[in-house]
Amino acid sequence: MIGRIIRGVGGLYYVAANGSIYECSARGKFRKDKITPTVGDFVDFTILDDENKKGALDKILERKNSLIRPRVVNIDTAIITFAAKSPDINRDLLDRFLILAERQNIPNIIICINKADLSSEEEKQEFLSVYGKMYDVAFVSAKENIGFENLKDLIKGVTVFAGPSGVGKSSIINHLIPDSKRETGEISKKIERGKHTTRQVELLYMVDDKYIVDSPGFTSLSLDFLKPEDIQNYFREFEDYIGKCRFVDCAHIAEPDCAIKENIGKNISKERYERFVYLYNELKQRR
Ligand SMILES: Nc1nc2c(ncn2[C@@H]2O[C@H](COP(=O)(O)OP(=O)(O)OP(=O)(O)O)[C@@H](O)[C@H]2O)c(=O)[nH]1
Ligand SMILES: [Mg+2]
Ligand SMILES: [Zn+2]
Repeated sequence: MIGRIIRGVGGLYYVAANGSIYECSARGKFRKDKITPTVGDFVDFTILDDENKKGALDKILERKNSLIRPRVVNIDTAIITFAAKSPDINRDLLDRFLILAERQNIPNIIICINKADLSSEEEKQEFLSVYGKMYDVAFVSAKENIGFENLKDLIKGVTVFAGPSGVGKSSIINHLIPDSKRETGEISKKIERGKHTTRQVELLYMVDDKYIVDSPGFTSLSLDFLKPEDIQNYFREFEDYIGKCRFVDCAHIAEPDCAIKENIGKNISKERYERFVYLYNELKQRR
C-alpha cells in the first residue's frame, strides 16, 4: 500500500491511504539506514490489521524537498506569513524565509500578509511595489474574514504556513479548516520568545489533495550554512541578469559593469539589493 504520513507521535506514524488513516510502526531497518520517517513522506506500508487500522512502514519513497522548521517533506506550497502590523513586518526576516524556501525548491512560494485590517491602502501598495513582481502576495485579515477566497486559490497540495510568532498563522488556518481548531493567542510579554502556541507538526486535511501545515513561529533565522556566493540564486529578480556582468564570477558587490547593480531602481529594488549585500557580507564574515 502507498500512503502518506500525516502525523508522527512517539515512534508511531499515522498514514493516510484510500480515505483511511493507519497507525503504523517503523521497522528496525529505518533506524539502521538512519532514515527518520517524516510528516509528508510518501510510504510503502503493509496493513497488519485492517479492522483496527494498524500497519507497518516498509519503505520511504524519494523526497522532492524538505524543511527543517517545521520538519516536513514533499512540500508543494510555502506561505510565508507576516502581519501588516503588530508585529510589524521584519523584511530582513521575510527575505531569509524566502531564501530558504527558494533553496529548498518549493515549487509554489507565496507571501501572505495578515492583519490587513491594521494597514492602509498606501502601505499595501508600497509592499507590493517591492515584492509584488516576484511573488504572489495575499493580503488577508483573519479577524475580519477578508481575502480568503484569493488565498484558497493560491493553495496547492501540501501547504506550509511559516512565519514569526503572533502573525496569525493559526488564526488563518482556522478559517481555511474550521474543524482544525488551532490554538491561537496573544504574544506573551512575560515569556520573551513569544508564546509559540503551535508545536505539533501534522498535515491538516483541507479539501481534495490539499493539506495545511501549521508551524510554531520564530523570530530569527540563521542562514550560516549557505555560501555567500550562492545567495544570489535565491533572489528571483536577479535571475535575468546573472551571467551578464563583465566578470563571470561577479559577486555583484564592488565589481564594475555589474548587470545587477545597473538594474537597481529599475527591476531590482534598492532595499532588496541592500539586504542582499548585508547578508552576503554577514555570511562572508562567518567563513
Ligand atoms: N487585528 C488582527 N489580529 C489578528 C488577526 N489574526 C490574528 N490576530 C491576533 O493575533 C494573535 C496571534 O494569532 P495566532 O494565530 O495565534 O498567531 P500564530 O502566527 O499562529 O502564532 P504562533 O503559533 O505563536 O507562531 C491573536 O491574538 C489573534 O487574535 C487579524 O487579522 N487582525
Ligand atoms: Mg500558531
Ligand atoms: Zn554582477
